[in-house]
Amino acid sequence: MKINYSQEVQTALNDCKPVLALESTIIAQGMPYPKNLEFAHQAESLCRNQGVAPATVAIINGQICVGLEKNQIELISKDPLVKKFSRRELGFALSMKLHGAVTVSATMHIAHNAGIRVFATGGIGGVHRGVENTLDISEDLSALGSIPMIVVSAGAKAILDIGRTLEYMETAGVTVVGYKTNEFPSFYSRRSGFQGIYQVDSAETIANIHQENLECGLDSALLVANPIQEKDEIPAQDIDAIITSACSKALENNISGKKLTPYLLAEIVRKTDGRSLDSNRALALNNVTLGAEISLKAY
Ligand code: PSU
Ligand code: MN
Repeated sequence: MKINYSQEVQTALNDCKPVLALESTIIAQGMPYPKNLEFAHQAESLCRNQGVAPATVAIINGQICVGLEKNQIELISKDPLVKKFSRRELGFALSMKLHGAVTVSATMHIAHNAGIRVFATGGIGGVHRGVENTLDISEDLSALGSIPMIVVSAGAKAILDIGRTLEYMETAGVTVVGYKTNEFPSFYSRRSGFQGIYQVDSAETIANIHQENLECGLDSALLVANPIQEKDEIPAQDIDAIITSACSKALENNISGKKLTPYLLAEIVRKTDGRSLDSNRALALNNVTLGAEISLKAY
């Protein structure tokens, strides 16, 4: 795989210094401009303040980029030509020389090839509500089952079927731990009702579990479920009805496939007057902070 590294990431990798991978779909398709650009800069600064090199992953002119320069982050934030690509679409994006933001599955694939061990995102994709009719299961889950990295996420998006997402991760062999909780969080909310995941209380423990997984020869990911902070959360009872109506509206309008997740997120932002966007940003930054802390222990 040919990768273009930013100077900062190249130097960190050469010097065996910590690097944290960041995805770009959350920027291009997950949040509107200019809040997305502001978020991307904040995420990178948080890494640097902790002594970690931020490696935002994207495709620019058909070239895989690990670590973006300022003008490249701007392009990802506002150019309407930037498409959303998952892992299975990498070859297509490269051969057609496209611009692309990459999802969790594609970011994991690229970052792992680059030798990066830790990746922070907002929320992973998963099994969609209504899967019995659509079979809509994000490629993120098969990537989590087949790429051995540490992925920090605020649980699974509340727009998903969380119970089935957890079951799928068991089948795929994904190790799931909760950061300071034994309840799987649901993105905008700290709770989901699904208890019983292992609780871990430090970045060091997380790094150790991953190391032991590697030594045992596992090739699946360690998913760290990091709940949104209380001050930023939208309690499940406030957001549930909004999510349910966004899902019905998507069904009515025949929105499916890769358009579904961005559609639902935008619809929820609209219905909450932007409150969900603030929560989304806060939880993603909270994951970057923990991800950076883990990178300092696991490189
Ligand atoms: N988390 C967010 N916003 C997003 C996503 C995650 O806060 O936009 C993106 C991630 O890139 C994830 C993708 O990989 O949604 C999943 O899309 P799909 O359901 O089409 O697989
Ligand atoms: Mn899908």
